Amino acid sequence: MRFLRTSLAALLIVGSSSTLFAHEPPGEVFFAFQFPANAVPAMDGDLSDWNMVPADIFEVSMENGWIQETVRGDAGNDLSDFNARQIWAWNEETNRVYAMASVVDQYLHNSREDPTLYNWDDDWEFVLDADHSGGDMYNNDWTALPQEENRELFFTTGRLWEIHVPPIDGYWAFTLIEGTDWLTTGQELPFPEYVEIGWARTGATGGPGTYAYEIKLTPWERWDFDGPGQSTIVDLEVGSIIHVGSLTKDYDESESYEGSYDFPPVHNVWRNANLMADMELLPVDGAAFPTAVAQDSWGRIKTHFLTK
Ligand SMILES: [Ca+2]
Ligand SMILES: [Ca+2]
Ligand SMILES: [Ca+2]
Ligand SMILES: [Ca+2]
Repeated sequence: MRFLRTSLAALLIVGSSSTLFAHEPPGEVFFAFQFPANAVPAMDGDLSDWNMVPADIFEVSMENGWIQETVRGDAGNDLSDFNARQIWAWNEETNRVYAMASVVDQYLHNSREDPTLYNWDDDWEFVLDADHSGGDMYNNDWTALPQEENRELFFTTGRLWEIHVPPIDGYWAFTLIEGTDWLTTGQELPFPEYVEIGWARTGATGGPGTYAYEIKLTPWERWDFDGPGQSTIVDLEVGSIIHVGSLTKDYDESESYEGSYDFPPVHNVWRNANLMADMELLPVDGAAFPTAVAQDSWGRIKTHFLTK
């Protein structure tokens, strides 16, 4: 797999002037699948619209080692305690990034005392630095600044979404650092053109079950607290490298979380975009979508490397 990733990246980057900045793991490039415009996934919690994505190239999972527990410190990745896989994708016409995550958890914890706040429950966190600028999204020094100044800094160059489901008193969709902003009231997402989130859960709180998450993200160049008019959006293109990451805190039977399963496997990916994964945006696979306009030789490249 390492050979495949490296070779495919080298091939696809030929002729591009992309500059690779700091990222985790060093030297590793991941890939975002491109859905054709007529097949972008519905953000409804039903993950079947992702079945067409080749897992051997695009899946990031506990089982392939790209998601790992990073806080407990015992290198414990007991799949009977927590197991997860995710896929990242995009579409050029909609100019949006899509991601899904699928979780199996032996103890579903959804009982935080204050439902208007994030943390203290099972979650999934998606992080995107779409213009690959890197840098701090959260810095302790900023907390000393007046609010009107720190709002110009916290999570403006990269955004983190934290999802707690099922909703409690209607609260489930949060974004750091303040928990809510013009994109989310915590209970509703008023701008579905910019962000949509779908979810599903099987099982009941206190027992085993599964979570499914889907998110559609806008590739902000700079997100502004004052709203979309003050924010700017990146134009995603084939070959662009974006920064992505995810975290998920697994709360089971104790009051604090019992593990944070993170991609890339470094916990501060939530606050520092330099620690995110480099992910290259691939063209539509013409072989997989014969009715779509064949845009590139991606299918030929894939076949060549998968048959080696
Ligand atoms: Ca779906
Ligand atoms: Ca668990
Ligand atoms: Ca950025
Ligand atoms: Ca749990």
